[in-house]
Amino acid sequence: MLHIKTIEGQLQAQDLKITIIASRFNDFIVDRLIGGAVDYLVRHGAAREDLTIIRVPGAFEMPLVAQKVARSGKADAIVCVGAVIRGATPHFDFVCNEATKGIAHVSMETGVPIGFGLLTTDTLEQSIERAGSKGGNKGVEAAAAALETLRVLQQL
Ligand code: INI
Repeated sequence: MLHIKTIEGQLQAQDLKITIIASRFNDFIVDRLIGGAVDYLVRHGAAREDLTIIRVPGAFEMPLVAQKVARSGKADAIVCVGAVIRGATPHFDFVCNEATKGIAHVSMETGVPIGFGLLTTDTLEQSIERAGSKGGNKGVEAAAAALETLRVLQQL
């Protein structure tokens, strides 16, 4: 908009330390999300040696690990990637809710931006679609969101 001060994040990842927290559960999907996130960050200037990947058992464990990383001051931004697939169990709702709430809480509490790349789908096919096929790649989206948010925060 003309004449209105606008703050936007530049998508430059040079000199940033970024930690990707990834679940082992459904790892053949999650590996695609990690690949998407890494590829995005490197193409936007991140050095591979400034990226760290931490594997956790499942989505439920992500918030606690994200909290420790965020509090350590060792990451400018965090990207969480995982896949929770409904199947026939109510476990799905508990895992999704706790992971989602927990990740949001950690980001708010610490001020460290966290890209939310957790797929929550009814079927395996829907997860595959969002892990590098016709529905895009949620790992790329989460990395982009973390980077953009960090660059906005740095200007406020
Ligand atoms: N964890 C996931 O990341 N994805 C899933 O689909 C999933 N399902 O379906 O159960 C899942 N469960 C494990 C959970 O995140 C914890 O690791 C486990 O309960 C141990 O605390």
